[in-house]
Amino acid sequence: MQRYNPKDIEPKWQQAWEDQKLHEAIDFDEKPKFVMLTEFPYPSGDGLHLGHAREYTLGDIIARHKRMTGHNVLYPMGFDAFGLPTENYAIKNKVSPQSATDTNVENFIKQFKSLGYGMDWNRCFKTTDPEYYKWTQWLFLQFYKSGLAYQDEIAINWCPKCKTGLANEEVVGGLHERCDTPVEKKFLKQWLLKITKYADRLIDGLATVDYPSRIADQQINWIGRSIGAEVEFEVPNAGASIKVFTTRPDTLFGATFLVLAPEHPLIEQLTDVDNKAAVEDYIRTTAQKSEIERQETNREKTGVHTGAYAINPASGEQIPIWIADYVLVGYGTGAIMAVPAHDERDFAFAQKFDLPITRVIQNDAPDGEPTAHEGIMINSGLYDGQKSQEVRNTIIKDLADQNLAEERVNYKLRDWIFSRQHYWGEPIPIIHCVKDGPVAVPESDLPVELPHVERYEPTDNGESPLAEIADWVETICPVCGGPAKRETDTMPNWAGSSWYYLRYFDPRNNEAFAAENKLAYWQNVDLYLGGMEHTTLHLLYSRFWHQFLYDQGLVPTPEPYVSRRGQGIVLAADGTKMSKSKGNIVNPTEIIDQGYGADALRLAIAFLAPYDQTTPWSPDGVAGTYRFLQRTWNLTHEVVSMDATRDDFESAEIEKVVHSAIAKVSIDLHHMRFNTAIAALMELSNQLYKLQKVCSRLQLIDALVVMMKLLAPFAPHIAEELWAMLGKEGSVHRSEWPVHDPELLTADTVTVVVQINGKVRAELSLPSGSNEADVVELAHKNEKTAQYLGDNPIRKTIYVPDKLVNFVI
Ligand code: ANZ
Repeated sequence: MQRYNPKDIEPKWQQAWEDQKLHEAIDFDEKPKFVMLTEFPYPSGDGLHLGHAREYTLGDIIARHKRMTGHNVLYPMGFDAFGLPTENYAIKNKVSPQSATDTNVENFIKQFKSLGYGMDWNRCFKTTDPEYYKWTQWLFLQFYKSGLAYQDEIAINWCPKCKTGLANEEVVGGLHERCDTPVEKKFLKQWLLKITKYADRLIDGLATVDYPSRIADQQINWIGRSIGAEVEFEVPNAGASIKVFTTRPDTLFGATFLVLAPEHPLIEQLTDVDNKAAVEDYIRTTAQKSEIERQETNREKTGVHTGAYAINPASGEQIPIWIADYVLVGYGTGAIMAVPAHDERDFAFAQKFDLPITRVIQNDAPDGEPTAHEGIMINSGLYDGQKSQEVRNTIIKDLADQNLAEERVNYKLRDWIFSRQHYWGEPIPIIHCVKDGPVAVPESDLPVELPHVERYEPTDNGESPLAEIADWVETICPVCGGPAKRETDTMPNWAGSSWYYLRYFDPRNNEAFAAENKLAYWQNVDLYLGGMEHTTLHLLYSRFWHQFLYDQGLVPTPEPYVSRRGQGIVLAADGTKMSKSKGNIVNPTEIIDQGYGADALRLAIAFLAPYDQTTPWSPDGVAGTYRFLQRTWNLTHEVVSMDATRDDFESAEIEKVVHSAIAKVSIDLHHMRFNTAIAALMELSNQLYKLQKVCSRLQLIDALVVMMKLLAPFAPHIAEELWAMLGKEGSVHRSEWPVHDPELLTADTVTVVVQINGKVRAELSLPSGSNEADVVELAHKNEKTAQYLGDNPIRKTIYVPDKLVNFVI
């Protein structure tokens, strides 16, 4: 018998699939479309790593399964090639970013193909292709023409190592997320995109898509919508007034002092001569502190009294005005009313400086501890005895009548800083004319191509290296024909990825970023699999671009991704992060070359753990999945060469075994439970081995034919090889996904009773040992149950395995 040797079969089938155009998506096909998207990689010099392999393997399993369930699947791949990683790689290796990109992309594609991914390579592009970035620039101009791209001179986050400005989203804990260098503040004229205009839409749109709640919550928290009020405090002696932003106007009577950010513009005017030296000293010390230090919550509070007093508009009392660095200048009004009885930071501050603490809400919390909880108002004049939630609104209305307050919604989200002072990015298609100011490059002149240069290292002066190329910079104004200069800043690497999925729908179009009829057919992404770390960067940015395009009538759907899932990280075997410096990186190509092959590797990756769990790599896993494939290979060979006279003996058992495997694998794939689906396939293989003795050859062949279909999405090469060996024509990947016959599961079927408030309302016939989530879902969707449930929210679900579901409403 021929031995299982992946090297003999994998390259052969990869070539055959390409020849048969198996993975090409067909525009306007009658079958329902399914767009499976995985995040496209940076083509770094290190090639594909195991983290990539997890994402793309899982994407490929879903794409292959969807093809077999009758979908016109688009599973595309491209390269996100602009940006710092490629530029740094090129500088280090003394090559141009263009040629580094080409070499790396070639290597990536080879790796992709060796893993057997069924991607549509006809639609592949790099974000650095001029034919692609022409449209990135065109889209930027749509923002510009709508007033959503604008220039401003602002203090931005600057990475001194990478010598570039950064978006807020790129700064994590005060460090540049790419190189962990502490960021500095720098005043620079910048291009910004007005993402804040979409703050509400970006939150509200989440209700219309299927994202895991932790991803949705992370976006909501990042946008940070807070509904509150601005309240005005008079400062009679200075003839001034101070506005504060508060989310808790109900606590106004408890505001016993005000605190200004050290950068607040009114400080000079308010400071008493006696306190001047101390105040100036405090402002100077704060200026030396980094953002990280200032934002640490558990730090000892510091501050200084201005010497001035304001009037609490509710109680009429005089309260002191302090300065402290825990109040940030960039949020709200840069001033707060401090309510030490109900806010922890204010409490710590009041204790340190011996300021009065007045409790205004009575609840379960003991006296002498700050409590933010709701309760009944006390020490609040007319409002005493009312509920704090209710007073929150009424007090603002009452103060608004005297022009002392107004409702206000604030966001943490800031406009997106869109300029980078780097070479390797899309040139921003703007021309600065002495006479006409900034002018859009005419569409017919797009793309503004990145010129080839000798030196592309970033500079220290805050200008991109493009500024040094005089004959590129000097140009004429498209409006007046007079002398003008090109914008020399480039776009951030997040630009090209903000719309790339749309280009896969029509990748070679030269007249539009994508044709309307192709957009109408493919619509949007059905499932987007990617890393959790992109939630408030790429995922948020691309939703913003898409919503804007929708408003412009350029795309047919309001959201880009119908559903999103995040795969977990693969750690090194010892549970630490894989890193080059530790030398613990696992290279997928090496595993294939060691003789395990792509199929065993794909299975090991999917079998590792539930897909969304961060998990250590198990080096023994591939040996295990390889053995499983080898057993399946041997079994098939044995069955095919069996004596045909055996065909008189039969066993009814085999059908049950096969159909329960169909049921299990199908349900597991539906819920992306790849690891348990593989366990079911292993179990099936074991059962068939045992049944060999009691079944006919034909029965075994039929069973193996079904098994190959079930195995095909996971281990596509061996499934294809054995499919042919079993005498089947065509490709297993073009065959139909099997459907289980519930009758055949009868021996193992149990009746689960569905109750509502303890009364029996329906019965379900299900395979025994069904998963709780599936049973509850089925019970909930059941027609009879639905009738009784109506719109009532379910307060509690009681579940007894294989017996009962009881909904309490
Ligand atoms: C009085 C108060 C009483 C507050 C209370 C909270 C609890 P979010 O939800 O993040 O919007 N605040 C306002 N501007 C600030 C600034 N520039 N720097 C630091 N803190 C600031 O938080 C809004 C709350 O944070 C506001 O409501 C204000 O404190 C504080 F029991 O006002 B609050």
